[in-house]
Amino acid sequence: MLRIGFVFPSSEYLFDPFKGDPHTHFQILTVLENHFGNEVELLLIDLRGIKKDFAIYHIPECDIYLHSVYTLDWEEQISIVKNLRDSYPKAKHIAGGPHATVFQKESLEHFDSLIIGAGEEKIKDAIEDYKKKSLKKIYEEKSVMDINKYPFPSRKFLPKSTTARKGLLTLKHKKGYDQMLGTTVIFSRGCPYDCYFCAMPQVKQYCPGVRYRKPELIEQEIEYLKREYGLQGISLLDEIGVPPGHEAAVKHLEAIGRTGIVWRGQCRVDGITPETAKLLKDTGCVTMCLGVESAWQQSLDIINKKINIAKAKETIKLLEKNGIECRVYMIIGLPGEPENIVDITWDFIRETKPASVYLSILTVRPGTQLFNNPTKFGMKNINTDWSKTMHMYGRYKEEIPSLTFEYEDAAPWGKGLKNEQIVKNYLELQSRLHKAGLSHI
Ligand code: B12
Repeated sequence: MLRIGFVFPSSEYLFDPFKGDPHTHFQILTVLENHFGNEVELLLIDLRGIKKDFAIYHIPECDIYLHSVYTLDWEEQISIVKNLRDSYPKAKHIAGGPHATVFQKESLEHFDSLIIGAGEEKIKDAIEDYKKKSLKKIYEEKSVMDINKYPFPSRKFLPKSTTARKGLLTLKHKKGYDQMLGTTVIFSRGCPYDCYFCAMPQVKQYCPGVRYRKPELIEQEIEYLKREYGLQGISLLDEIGVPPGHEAAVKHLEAIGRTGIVWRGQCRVDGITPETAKLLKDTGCVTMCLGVESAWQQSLDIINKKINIAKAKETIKLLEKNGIECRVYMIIGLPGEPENIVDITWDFIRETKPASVYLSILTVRPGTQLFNNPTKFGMKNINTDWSKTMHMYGRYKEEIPSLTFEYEDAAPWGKGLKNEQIVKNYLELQSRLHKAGLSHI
């Protein structure tokens, strides 16, 4: 029997690697199980929390290893491949994911084969070719796949304890939610926007637009999670948690609502109307996270966010008015920021009163417009040591973040801020958030 292992890396840079779930892995393994049945043995090799040096002892021998390559995991993933080649030289390594899509040539120096674009059909082709000893270097999915053609991803590849866990639904103003058993889910693919700091646009040329699972499939998946795992809550990882367009939004939200589950999600600030805010509440939504990014309009315009500050303020207030806790995602260090960005941001937060603020410092990742055209954004000296592009303020008390780029003194919008100033701004805001009890939960 053919043994296929999908490896999930240690994610040791994350504060809690078990906050998320390996959705790509569940999806691909479920597709393979449905297609190949008893012909294959399928493993999800979960290395989360395991020290990199000892990872090799946790990986059983397989005929084929699968890897979904993320930029921050790149070094670890290629080192795993190297070690596995020493131990099991006959095994083949097939990779997909954002980093492999952007750096195809470099990836092929380490992996035998790449899946570019949606993987559901191409992985079946690759396994068939492997059986015929004719594995190709690249499998590229050019057509837009229909996510409703496939069954919902099965969780049976990991122990129950990793799926059903506490702490995902915690609320600031209401007790008891931290004790609810929850998991993360994803009901959509893609994003129709083109924000210049986001890695998706280059990847999504293979899967344009945003597509959602049908309401009845969403309902089935939630019922399965409740039945098999005793789940009381879910955290939606979809980037646009509320489908654009009123009719689609209503059908989607009502399907979630029919299951009686408690949930949290994330959305753009222009994705919520007074009607949808009410519907969110009625269908069990307790927290909505909004990608506000900046309180400075010029920065939002430069990064092509296509939202305005007035709308951001309106949506935060609307959610809180409907009894939905609002978490705001913001970034410090964006192009176009003025010297007094700390006060501007603080005024925004004080006026809108979100339940919490998740503040990041800007990182430049491959596949983004910032990375491809730094001069257009007044940027220089972009560091491609990807291991430096992870900041998790609060992970270590004494962590002082650093930036992996610099702004030109004379940037297109005026004076570019110095790195020391940006870090100082970031730390000052984090300190104010902390004192005001607004740091993320
Ligand atoms: C859900 C999600 C997560 C989940 C699950 C991730 C996972 N590995 O399964 C969690 C919460 C764990 C997560 C964590 C992180 N994420 Co994330 N995440 C996403 C998100 C929103 C959806 C990905 C997803 O699961 N989609 C559903 C699955 C089924 O589809 P898919 O992943 O696109 O995979 C399909 C194809 O791409 C292909 N495919 C991909 N890989 C492979 C591999 C093989 C072998 C095959 C056959 C096919 C294949 O087949 C799949 C089916 O069609 C994306 C943005 C997006 N919209 O894609 C960001 C995204 C992938 N994440 C990103 C980042 C940066 C992170 C973190 C580093 C965040 C952080 N700072 O903490 C961590 C990394 C942790 C880790 N080690 O994985 C970046 C990646 C950028 C990059 N260059 O690497 C993205 C693109 C967001 C962004 N806009 O910048 N993430």
